[in-house]
Amino acid sequence: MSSNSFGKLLTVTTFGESHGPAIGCVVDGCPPGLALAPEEFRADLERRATGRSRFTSQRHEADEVEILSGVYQGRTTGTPIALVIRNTDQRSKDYGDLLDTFRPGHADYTYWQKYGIRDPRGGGRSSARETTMRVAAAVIAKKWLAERHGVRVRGHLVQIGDLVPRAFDWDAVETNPFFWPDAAMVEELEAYVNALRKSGDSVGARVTVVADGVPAGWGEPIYGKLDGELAAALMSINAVKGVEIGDGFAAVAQRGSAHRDEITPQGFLSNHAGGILGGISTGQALVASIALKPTSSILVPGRSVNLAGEPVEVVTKGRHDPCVGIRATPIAEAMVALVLMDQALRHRAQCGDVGAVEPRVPGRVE
Ligand code: EPS
Repeated sequence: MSSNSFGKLLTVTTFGESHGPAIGCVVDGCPPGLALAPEEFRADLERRATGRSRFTSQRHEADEVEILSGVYQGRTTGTPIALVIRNTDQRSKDYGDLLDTFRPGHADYTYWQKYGIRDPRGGGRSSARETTMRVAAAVIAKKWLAERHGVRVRGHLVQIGDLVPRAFDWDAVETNPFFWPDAAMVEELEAYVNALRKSGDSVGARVTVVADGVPAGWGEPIYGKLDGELAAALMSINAVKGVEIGDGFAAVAQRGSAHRDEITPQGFLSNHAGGILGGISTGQALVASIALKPTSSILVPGRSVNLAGEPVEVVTKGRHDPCVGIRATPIAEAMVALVLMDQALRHRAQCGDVGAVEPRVPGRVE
């Protein structure tokens, strides 16, 4: 009921608070025999972590994963995989002035209304710190999907504030701290985010995730649709206010004759659907995008109320991201990978005996 877990055959439960002693997760349902070592978590956790560039929060966490269970002699055993990361750089005094204040745009007021008690240090459970464990859990899912099915899940930014890429190159994405596919714009982005930070304000962003190699047939209609579960998983990421699958809201202005992805024996002629029809993967690239709101923790003073219901002015000190969307790419990839692995296992459970069904239409014809 309390919804700190998700998934059906691959379940992920996360626990921990931003300024507590540790954060962790339990991944249950991973098939036995997958090679898994603590070092394998490092790359994706570094991509998401704070303090790795001048353009994100300057909190410095090592984010070293300890595997507590579920792995024996370097291989998963089929039992629950428990992972833990110690918090080492909490600075709870930054929150001293905010203990009895509901920061505007944060979950402070809603957690208080729901539970009647909250851990206000660093946002407690509602902090983006929690997303660390989603990324850790998804290291397992990404590896299993790649080895078992040849699926690759990768993402990039497509908008920061009003800036959009003028060119697209997957190879550029991992060469700059913005996950930006247009290397020629990186200096412009640096200047933009520096100016934003100086002004004490923040800005939103848009991230796109693409999963290649997903075979046709994953997804469970009616209530376990692949797009429905992706939307829920992506919407559960902190600061996400919108999710699109394929063309998403742009479909409103399209004609059916343009939107439907026509099929030829050589392949689909387009991919407006984002690789999902009827809640089931088509075999085309799966494409999902998210909109992230501007960080609510900003230096620009804002109005709110305190525990006594009195008006107060709030200025959020501390080490915050001028654009939380910058670090969201690995988190969005993680949620897509976890949903895909869960759906793959569910497909195998019910339909594993169906085998190859003809005809198999190849992906998009370029
Ligand atoms: C966050 C506020 C900042 C970020 C944190 C997310 O934490 P603090 O106030 O303790 O410096 O650094 O992000 C992380 C620590 C992380 O690992 O992502 C928030 O309010 O969500």
